[in-house]
Amino acid sequence: MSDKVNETTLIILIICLALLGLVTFFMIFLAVRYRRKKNPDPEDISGSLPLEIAWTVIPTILVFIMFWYGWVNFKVMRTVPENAFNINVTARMWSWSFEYPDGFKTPTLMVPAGKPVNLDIISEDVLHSLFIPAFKIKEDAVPGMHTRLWFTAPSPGEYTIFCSEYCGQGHSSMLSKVIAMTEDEFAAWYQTRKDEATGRRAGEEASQVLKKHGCLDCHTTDGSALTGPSFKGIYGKKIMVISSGKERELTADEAYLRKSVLDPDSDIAKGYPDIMPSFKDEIPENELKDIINYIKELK
Ligand SMILES: [Cu+2]
Repeated sequence: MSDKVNETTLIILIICLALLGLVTFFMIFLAVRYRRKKNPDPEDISGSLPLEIAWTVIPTILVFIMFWYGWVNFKVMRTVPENAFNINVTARMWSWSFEYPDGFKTPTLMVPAGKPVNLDIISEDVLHSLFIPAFKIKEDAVPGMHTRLWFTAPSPGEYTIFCSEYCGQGHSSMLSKVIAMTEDEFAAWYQTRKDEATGRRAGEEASQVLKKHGCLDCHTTDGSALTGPSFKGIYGKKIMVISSGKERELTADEAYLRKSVLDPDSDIAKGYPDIMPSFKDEIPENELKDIINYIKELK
């Protein structure tokens, strides 16, 4: 697909450069040729039909050439192949989540190389935009609307995903990756990841789990406040929260930590914005336990 984008861009660029050259050439040529020294008296020039036809018809043809390439290749980009592998994408402040046909989710986009992949994109909060520069494709994530994007990863490898719509404080950390595998590798991964859903990946630290789900974009582990309160020292502390508009005090015990992840709207830490999305369908139970144990240790 990126070759289609390249082709269109190149043709438009060539036409624009040719026009720029032509206009600049005549500008300089005519300025020199009809300079005042040689032509002290201005001359009255009446219209020229052949010239007028030429400068109407030629630009029209050029514009239609640009339109034609844009149209044909845009159609390719908007027409999802029937055999495309479907993945649902959720954008939120400030992370991406990719859901496969059987409901399994990952924070990085795993795809088979050489096979078309269709992304069905939604946003949980504000405008985001899924941008994969390597494939030259981009599509907005709009709350309340499904948008789509398809691509074929040309070869196995890693490709960066950006959010290209300014979406608040953590915008710049809304990074992810496309991990393209060979079809066999992908099929094997698709089989085994079921185990990953129920058991933490071997050797994965709780801090990596936090990073994976984007927690550390808003919370620190060193006591400093970001968009949300720091994890450090919060366990067991008496804190002020806003519960359905009313201020109250509670102890940040295990139940509170758990609720803050699964249902963050119910008790909002005082002084912080009410913007955290629920991670109910995002963080599996075993990982949640690890996260809570990890926070308990952060004294
Ligand atoms: Cu964003």
